[in-house]
Amino acid sequence: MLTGAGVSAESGVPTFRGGGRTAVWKGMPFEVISSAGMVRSNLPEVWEWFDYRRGVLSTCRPNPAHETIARWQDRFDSFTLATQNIDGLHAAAGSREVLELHGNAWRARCLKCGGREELREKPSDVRPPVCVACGGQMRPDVVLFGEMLPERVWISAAERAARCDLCFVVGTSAIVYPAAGLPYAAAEAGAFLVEINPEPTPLSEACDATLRGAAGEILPLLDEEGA
Ligand code: BV8
Ligand code: ZN
Repeated sequence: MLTGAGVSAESGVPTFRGGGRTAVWKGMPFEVISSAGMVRSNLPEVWEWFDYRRGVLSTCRPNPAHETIARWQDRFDSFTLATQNIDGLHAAAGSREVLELHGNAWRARCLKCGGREELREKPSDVRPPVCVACGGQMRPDVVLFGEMLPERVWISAAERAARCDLCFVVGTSAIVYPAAGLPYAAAEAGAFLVEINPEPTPLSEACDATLRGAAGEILPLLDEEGA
């Protein structure tokens, strides 16, 4: 299963490309503020943006889509969840070993030594935060535009896509690569491809089934069907 921002929409997490409009922060499209270049040119601004987003996330709880997905990990002989989301809501719903392709907004990473720290346990008054191990500056531990995905996470996701026989793609606009390539890899390996999304996406035509609607409504319905 590959998920995107749409799976958290019903929890109150804003999507990035909702209603055909791209999210903007202080006049900057999020592909500019959430970019590798911005970490180099204005790290404090990047922190302000992520502090704001974590403030929104702190009020959000998992919805029936996250809960159904968490149940499915024990329902199949083998089940892999890869998400583009950085909100931690899959884990909060009980999903284990989530492949977080784009990192996690609740973690910081040291620019100097690569050490990671939980932001929930770190004072929020120092920006950028200072690494406890080496004193270096820290950045949000998320994958920004123009950055590579975490290697081991990506390799696991690509390997599992290549030997998957049923692939659900839920709540993603399927335009951000390389994550958007995973369903095509699964299809190439012979997987049955199911998309759950209220809107069509560039992936829709390649799907064997498209279920048009909200993830928080459709996933629990599928759960009942198969019960
Ligand atoms: C890389 C974390 C190599 C940070 C994010 C031109 C062509 C092809 C590729 C590129 C190109 N130019 C640049 C690229 C590469 C670029 C890319 O793909 N760009 C796209 C936009 C063209 N990719 C990268 O840069 C990646 N790295 O390629 O590395 C490299 C390295 C160095 C130099 C060169 C190359 C890294 C990408 C990671 C970006 N990080 N997030 C942050 O959050 O600030 S991206 C961001 O988009 C999100 O975080 C999310 O992870 C990702 C995908 O978004 P979606 O989850 O799909 O969300 P979206 O809002 O788009 O859609 C929501 C969907 O939900 C909609 O379809 C909607 O209908 C649906 N929905 C709504 N409500 C519901 C619902 N569905 C179900 N139920 C509902 N209730
Ligand atoms: Zn450090």
